[in-house]
Amino acid sequence: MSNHHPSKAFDLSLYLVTDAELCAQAGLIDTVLGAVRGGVTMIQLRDKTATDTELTAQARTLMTALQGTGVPLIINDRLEVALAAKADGLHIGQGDGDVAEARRCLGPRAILGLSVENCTQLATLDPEPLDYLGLGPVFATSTKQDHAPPLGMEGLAALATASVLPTVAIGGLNADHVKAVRQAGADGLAVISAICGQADPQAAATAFGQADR
Ligand code: 3NM
Repeated sequence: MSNHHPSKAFDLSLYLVTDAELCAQAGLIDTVLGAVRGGVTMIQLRDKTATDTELTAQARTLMTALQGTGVPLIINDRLEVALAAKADGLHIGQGDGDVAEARRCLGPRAILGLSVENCTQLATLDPEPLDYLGLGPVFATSTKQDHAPPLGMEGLAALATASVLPTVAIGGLNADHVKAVRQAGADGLAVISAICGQADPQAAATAFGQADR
């Protein structure tokens, strides 16, 4: 079961998750557009403290900015924001909400992702409403507070190979990890600090593509 919705195209290779603080200096839009020029294939708008109204405004601006790039915009956690901004998809964490309910609200064409931190979560989830899984954290990271225990590359490999859905690895990853993550069986890398807050987000993103060769 590689894809429930064959018409839905998305590429998990290099998945940028945004962080309001780390993007503040260069600006959210400039950071995202630089990263897209550098080869990022997916964007997730993530801000745990913004209001729904603030996040919806940012999402609308990003949807417009990303038009024509082919890079989808995924909203972290806020179903109402994803709906209001007509974003391309939603990513939810463990305990963030009901996957089946999210799918019902978003419709079949939206991209729907879920975070998975361990084998038990993987074994008990229903893949049917989902398009992909985020697996992490691979390494300890200061970017997310109170994250689950790190999986390491071996833990990542165990989850990635057991998953019936495409997977993207997250947590403490940079361009040096591209090969190992691929070898572990994940379809891509999701990053915050390796791109957001870097002096040149485009160059930072480009480094991942070069590491792939
Ligand atoms: N989710 P960085 S780890 C947003 O394990 C997020 O689900 C994680 O940031 C998870 O690339 C994480 O700077 C932070 O380590 C990723």
